[in-house]
Parts: sequence; structure tokens; C-alpha cells
Amino acid sequence: MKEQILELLRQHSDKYMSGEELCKRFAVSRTAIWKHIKDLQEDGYQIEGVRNRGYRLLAVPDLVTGSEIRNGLQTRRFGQYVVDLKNTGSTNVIAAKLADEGEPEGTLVIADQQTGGKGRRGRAWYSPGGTGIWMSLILRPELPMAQAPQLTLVAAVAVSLALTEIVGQKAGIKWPNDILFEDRKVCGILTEMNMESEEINSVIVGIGVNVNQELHDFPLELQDRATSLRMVTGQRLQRAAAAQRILEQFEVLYDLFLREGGFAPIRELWKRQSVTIGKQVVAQTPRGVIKGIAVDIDEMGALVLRDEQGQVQKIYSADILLAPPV
Ligand code: BTX
Repeated sequence: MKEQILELLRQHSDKYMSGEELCKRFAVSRTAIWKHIKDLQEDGYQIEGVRNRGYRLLAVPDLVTGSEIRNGLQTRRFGQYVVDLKNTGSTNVIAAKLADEGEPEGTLVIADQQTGGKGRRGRAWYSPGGTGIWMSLILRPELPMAQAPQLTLVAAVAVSLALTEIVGQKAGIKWPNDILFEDRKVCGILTEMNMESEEINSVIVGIGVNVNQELHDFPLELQDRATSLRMVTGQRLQRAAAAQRILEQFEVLYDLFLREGGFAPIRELWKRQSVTIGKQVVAQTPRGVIKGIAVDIDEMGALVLRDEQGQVQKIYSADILLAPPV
């Protein structure tokens, strides 16, 4: 009922909702209503209560709850069902478990804090409470397995377009899964696939975005390479609103990706948002280190390098270091 009271207060935030009206709607006592209001106030909602007039919602806190994410969200599936957690190990782990249990495509797991946030190849993702968007989306694409890694690229385009719009400054994609502002990482994406007899059962796309951290909030070893939306704009932002823009962009691009049966239509957008193409890169691949100039991304999503011998090489999986344009 607390959620429903909040919804009503949201809808009528330009006027007071009388206690009596609320009692009638929910067929409960005034004390019951008052207890829920108090609960909401404890969550950080600024609700004014005026004798003989009622309650009015003045301001909402920066929470990443289902209620905040769904409120005004312009999607059909992505984020319409939300599992919100105050604190968890990794949202990717929870989402994978829910996917196994049959939760549908678009289910979102979001946490205020992660204690075991995962990056790629066993690395850690720093995810302190109250500052970032730590979320994982369940997808169930009908795709050949070889195409699943392209979902990371689709997600990267979505995040980069959403963050560019929010901040008013280009959020660049560093192949394959980082989003950067001025060469510093603001977001990382971790895509994990669950197979069942050669078919994709689910894909979990984990997205971590630094939103309200200041430089000193990052551990020392990240201070020269991480940034947050607040550090770029100089302003605190509502995390839920940013998460909504990402989900909205992602759903549109994901639908396009599935409809067109591949990465090709996303490719141009990717190239436009990329800060990788044209750069001298050092790629650490499972086959060894390759140095060269990133010249393109192909229709499968592989990075195309021209190596020091002038040979063209395609890179499907690697960590890359960028150097200035040559
Ligand atoms: P990655 O392996 O490309 O990047 C991990 C590296 O990024 C770390 O080794 C560290 O150097 C740096 N790093 C760690 N934390 C941060 C941070 N907060 N900001 C900037 N740089 C950082 C990137 O992997 C994939 C990250 C995905 C995170 C999401 S959060 C929701 C979901 N749940 C989960 O456990 N992971 C994903």
C-alpha cells in the first residue's frame, strides 16, 4: 500500500491529498495512512502534512527503487518489472538466478550497493552505496550464439547515447565495453550468457555507471582513470532518471538489432560514438599482444586493426589500451 500511496501523491503533487480521501481509497484508518507516510519520509521522500488539507509530495530522494525506476519509464519491457536491492554481491549473479527461474526478458535487477561487483575476467567493479547505477537486465534473444557478444556493443551504444544526452557532452565508446568521458571510465558493461544445448537461454547485461561520486570517493588506484556524471557536469543527478534513459535507449536499439538480424544497423551509430577508431591501440588478446591502428569495426562487431606490419587483423576479444591519434 505504501507504493500505491506514493503513486497517488506523485499524481497529485500539485495539490494536497486529504487524509480522508486516502483512508477511503484504501479502506484503512488514518493511523494506518500516517504510518505509511512516515515510512516514506524515512525513505527520504519529502512529504508535507498540513492539518485540514492533507499530504503533499514536495521532493523525491535519489533512490534506485522499482517505484522510482518505473515512474514515467517509456519502455514496453525493459525495467517494467524491477527487483531492487539495498545491498547485494552482484546484480549479474541475482539476474542470472532469476533468469534460470524463468523471469521474462526485460526484468531488471538493480542495487544501491554491490559488495562483489564484477568486471570482466575476474576483475572487480567498485560499486559503493548511494552513488551509482548498478543494474542487470535479463534478455532472451533468439540469436546464434556467435552473435551474443554483439549485445555488449548494442548496450554500449545505448549507454553512450543516453549519457551524451544527459550530460550534453559526447560519451565515447572504447571497444568493447567501456564508456568514457575525457578518457576516464564512467561506465562498464559486463555481458554474460547462459546456454542450454547450444542455444542461448538468457543473456545478462550488467551496466555500472558512476553517477554522484566525487574524485575522492574513488579508491586511489581508480582516481586517475575513473569519472562520474557529477564530476563531468558539476551537478548531482537523480540516478533513477539516468537509468530510465539508458533503458529506453537500450530497448529501442535492441529491438532494432533483433529486427534487422544483426549488428549492421547499429554499426554506424557505434562508429559515431566511438573513441577507438583512428587511434593507435595495444590489444591484449587471448592470442597475444597486437599493436596497430584501429581502422574499423566489422559487421560482426570485431575490431579491425592495421598492425605494425601493415596487416589487417580482426579482434574478437581483448582488453585495449588507447594512444592518441597518429
Ligand atoms: P572491466 O573488466 O572492463 O573493468 C574493470 C576495471 O575497471 C577494474 O579492474 C578497475 O580498473 C576499473 N574499475 C572498477 N570499478 C570502477 C568504477 N566504479 N569506475 C571506473 N572504473 C572502475 C567492466 O569490466 C564491467 C563492469 C560491469 C559492472 C556492472 S555493475 C552491475 C553489474 N553487476 C556486476 O557485478 N557487474 C555489472
